[in-house]
Amino acid sequence: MNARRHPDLLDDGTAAPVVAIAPEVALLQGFVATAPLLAEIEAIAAAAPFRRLETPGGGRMSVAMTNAGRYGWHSDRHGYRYLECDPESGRPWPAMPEMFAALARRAATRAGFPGFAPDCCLVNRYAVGAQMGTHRDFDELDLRHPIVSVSIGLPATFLWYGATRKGPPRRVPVADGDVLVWGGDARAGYHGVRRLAGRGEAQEALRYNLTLRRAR
Ligand code: MD6
Ligand code: FE
Repeated sequence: MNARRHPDLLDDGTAAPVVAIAPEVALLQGFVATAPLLAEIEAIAAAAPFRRLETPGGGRMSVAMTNAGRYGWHSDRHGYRYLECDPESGRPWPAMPEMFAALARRAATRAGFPGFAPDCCLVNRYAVGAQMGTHRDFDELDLRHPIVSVSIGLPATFLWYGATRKGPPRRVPVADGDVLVWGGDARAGYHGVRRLAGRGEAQEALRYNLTLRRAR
């Protein structure tokens, strides 16, 4: 049976293959059925629409973002930070769907990080041509908590650089339903996402990524 083509048969993820990308970086292939996650993303975006944020340097990100949970990640000319309210509306971010929190806990446990309780879900939306430059996730209070990252929709290539941004990265294909987990000494590793390939004629030619963190 091809797990990748039948993620619904693996909905508890127990049969999903675990691929070691680097020490304390695990790829859980076909770990989750994504249709219910997409429905939750639509509800989040109805309350807090996707937007392309400004960077401190004055540019604009190609990836569109929104958030759910107690904290939301934000960027503008003043820098990167977590906010309790959506600056577009002044209202709190939409609540973290229970399904997201449960998925994050289950994936983190599978990867060797039990007890993970995220308080932020950053939702990234990539149209064809969008990319995520090399960075590390460093704005959280306690880097002992892992990060759980869920890929939905179009496949992409995740780039893992590790402790320094020098040298060629490890290229990691990530497909719909794959979950990447990292923590421990890898938590501050450099990474990015290659420019999304594809022919962007259809509205569904998108990749979403849920990045579940503990911000505070
Ligand atoms: C993405 N992900 O996959 C972007 N960061 O669209 C990230 O930047 C990321 O996947 C920290 C941990 C996991 C991630
Ligand atoms: Fe990141």
